[in-house]
Parts: sequence; structure tokens; C-alpha cells
Amino acid sequence: MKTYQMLVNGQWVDALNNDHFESSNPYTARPWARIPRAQVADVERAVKASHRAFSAPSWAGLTATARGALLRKLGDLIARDAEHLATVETQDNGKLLAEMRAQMRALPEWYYYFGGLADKIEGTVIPINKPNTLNFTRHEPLGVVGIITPWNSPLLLASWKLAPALAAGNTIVWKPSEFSSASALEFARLFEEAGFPPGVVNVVTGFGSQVGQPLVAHPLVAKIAFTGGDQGGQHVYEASARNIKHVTLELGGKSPNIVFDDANLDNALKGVISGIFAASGQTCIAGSRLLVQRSIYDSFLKKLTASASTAKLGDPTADDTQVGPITTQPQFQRVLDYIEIAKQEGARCVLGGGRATAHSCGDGWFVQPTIFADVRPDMRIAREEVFGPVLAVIPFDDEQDALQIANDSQFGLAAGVWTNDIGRAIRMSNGLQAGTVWVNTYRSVSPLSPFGGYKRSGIGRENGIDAVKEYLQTKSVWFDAGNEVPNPFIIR
Ligand code: TXE
Repeated sequence: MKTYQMLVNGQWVDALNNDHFESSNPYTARPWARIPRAQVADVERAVKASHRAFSAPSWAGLTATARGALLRKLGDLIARDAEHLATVETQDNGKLLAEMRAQMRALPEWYYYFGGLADKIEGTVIPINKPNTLNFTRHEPLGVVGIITPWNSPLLLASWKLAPALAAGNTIVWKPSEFSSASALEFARLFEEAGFPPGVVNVVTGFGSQVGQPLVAHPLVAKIAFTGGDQGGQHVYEASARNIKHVTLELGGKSPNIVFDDANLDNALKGVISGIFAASGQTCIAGSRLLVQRSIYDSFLKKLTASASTAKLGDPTADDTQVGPITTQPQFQRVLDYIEIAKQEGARCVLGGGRATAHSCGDGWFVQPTIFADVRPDMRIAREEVFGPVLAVIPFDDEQDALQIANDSQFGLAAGVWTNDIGRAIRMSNGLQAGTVWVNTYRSVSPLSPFGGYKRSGIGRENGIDAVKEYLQTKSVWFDAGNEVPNPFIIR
């Protein structure tokens, strides 16, 4: 067992009460790491350190150019350690090493992009409608940002917040998921090495109720950036309202992948499989509702089932494994529960439908790639986020029908459209209520392109130029060039 410490004010420390919890490897279902179990007093310590660091000359006195250089240096260090970070991620969250490698190799791009942006955040001189007056805007950091992240892509989703928040000049208290804290603590070493001053980035590990809630409630935390489930997100939003915090939320979805009969069906098939079975369906953008045009419904379903049935489950570190375990024991149970619910609701299970017990799965928390056909849009399996390798297939007749079914959801994170008809692609991408629409592709993300949800999928945007604005506030500055003060009792 490896024992970790957390990072507070530039020091590696245990929780104040010296308590720990265990983190398990989802492939073996056995604990492998001991993580500090922080409480409210640890949060207090970290927030105070972060608050001091925010106005300390070592951070507040840096030019934006110097902040950008720190972020780019961090990117270089991530590139150097990508293999190590990927290995820890896989050990802690069970995702395929191949996928984690690809994520870690791409991760520096976020720090290069936002590092480059740091000194391009410009205010505006307003052509103000008053004589002899100068009015301009400054974009200033918010202060202490509380970052709360989930277990499915721990470092990627954290970086979507860390990079713009630091580029903007904020300081951080980061609470990683209790199921994937080890990689966050390994990653945190790189902030020190890159040269970030002590207290600028603090990592406090523990549970939602013991660390997340006090962080959200803390009056010195100016903003919460959260990725997680919609229930947790709702709590965070409600609690943030009590002291009027800035909030961004990324809360998952029930994204439709829509296949028309004129599409390149081979590509569509791969897109559907990548949308729901890659990462064992544990992605916020999972294409968990497949809408297939009725004219090709039977043939496409047959091909899809045949193809998905060959997916190789097993050791996430093996090169030929395609589907790994579910990351957490509670999530494993939740996915199995949803499968039972779907069966009871009368959905037709055409593939999988239970725990995977193949020899290659060992004792791990594996669920068979599962496909339910003839799902009605009102079934829970079509409405609620499962967050596992479970696909709900729904037939549709035409564009209007597809849009009606696709948009009949409380969520709106992403959608896929497969068609070779350009007019149809335009009409569909205009009509879909989702923060991201992919046409003839699926699961593409980039630091350059905004990402976020419509409806219950979230608030605010990550990635892209505007993401940095989520971590800034605008000040309007007025200079008067000596105009005579008219009546002081009347607004000027
Ligand atoms: O997420 P939680 P869980 C969905 C997915 C999954 C469900 C539950 O459907 O089945 O959410 O997963 C912290 N105040 N997604 O329970 O609870 C928590 O400690 C402050 C979608 O793992 O939302 C963790 O660090 N913090 C998703 C983080 O919030 C709180 C990714 C996320 O945990 C808190 C993961 C509270 N009241 C799950 N409650 C996506 N959008 O990608 C929890 N936390």
C-alpha cells in the first residue's frame, strides 16, 4: 500500500486528525493506496493559505506573462511525466491505459493554450458618452477558486478548470474525487516543480460531505468549478447561492447519437461504439441514446450487436483490452440496477445485460457491454444517466421525429448526427438542444473549443477563449479630466 499526503500551503501534510481512507484498483477490487481523509479543519487551513497566496506579491505581483510561462512550464513537466501519470490513473480508476496515455499526452495542450492566453486578456477603452472622461475595463481574477472533480477522467477534467483559473490569476483549493485522489496528488508535485508559489494550488482529499461541502460553504471561496452528477451539482449550486459564489457546473447527460439511413454506416457504427462502450460508458458525453432511422433499424442493430459482442474485456493495462472495469463499487452496482430497471420496464435486451464474469475480468467490477432495443423515450433507461456501458436504442421516422425524441430530455450536453446530407446536417445541428453537436464524428474535445451543457447538463463553458472569462470579473474604471462638478445631488 502506498500512503499519500496532500498539498497545503506548499507543504505535504496529513489530515489534521491523521485519518486516512483506502483507494481501490477497480481491476483487482483491492485497495492499493491510503489517502488523507480531510475534514472541515483541513479545508479551513487550505482556503486560508490559498486566500493569503492570492494577494501575496509572489503571485499577485507576477505579470500575466510570467503566469503564462509557469503554465507552459507545467505543460512541459506533464509531457515529461505523461507515462507515469497515465499508469497511476489506470491503477486508481481502471480506465484503459491506452486511453489514459492519450489523455496525458494531450493534457499539456491545455496548459500551453491557457498559458498563451494569460497575457492576452485585454480590457476595453469605452467611447464613453461623457465629455473629457476616460472609461476602461479591467478583467480581474475572482480570488480563491474551489475545484471539485469526479473520478472518470480525473486529471483531464481538473485541467479544464485549473488552466484557465490560474491563467486568470486565481488561487486554487482542489478537491479530487474520493475514488481517484492518487493521480491528483502525483500531479500536484508538478506545480511545485514548475515554480508556482506555495499556497497557489492546494489539494485537499476526502469525501463530498466532509471536504466538498465545507469548501462550497466557505465565505473566502469566490467560485466553485464542479464536474459530477446532476444531484451533486444541484447541491453545490444551492449551497453556493448562500454566499453568492460564482459557479460553473458540468453535470453529464443522456446524449443522443442519431443515425440516418443516408449516413456512412460503417463510420456511424464506430461512432456509436466509441460513444457508449469506450471508457466503459463512464463519460459525461456518452452517446447513451442511439436513435436509428426506421428504414435501417433492424440491419444497423444487427451489425452493432455483432460488433459490440466482440469487444475484449479485461486488464486495462493490456494493449488489446477494449473495455475495462467500472471505476467504483457503488457505480458498478448502480449500472447493474439500471439494467434490471430496463428489463422490468420491458426494454428488449439484445446484448449483455449483467455482470461480466469472463476469466479475463478477474474479480474486477466489470459490466457486459449491454444493448437494449425498442426502448420507448419515456422509459427510465432513456431518460436517466447510467454512466456505464449500457445503450438504449430508439427508432425514429424522420428529422422532426428525431429532433423531438432527442430534445425530449432534461439533459443537453452533447449529440451526434450521422448523415451525408449537408442540409439535414445543418438543420439537425441547429435544432439539437446540446452544448456540443458532432456531425459524422463523436467524442472529440479540444482546449480550443467551448464545452458545456444546455439544460440540466450544466452552467458555463470550459475550454476555448471564453472559458477564462468564467474565472474573471470585470471592473469599469472612470477618470474625469477636471470637469466642473455640477449638482452633487444628481447622478452624473
Ligand atoms: O458523482 P458526485 P458520483 C454522474 C454519473 C454517476 C453519478 C454519481 O451518472 O453515476 O454522477 O457519481 C463531490 N458538495 N457523474 O457520486 O457525487 C464528490 O466528492 C460538494 C457524471 O461519483 O457528483 C466528487 O469529488 N462536493 C460526471 C465530486 O463531487 C460534493 C462524472 C463528484 O461526485 C458533493 C461523475 C456536495 N454536496 C459522475 N457531493 C460527469 N459530468 O462527467 C459530491 N461531491
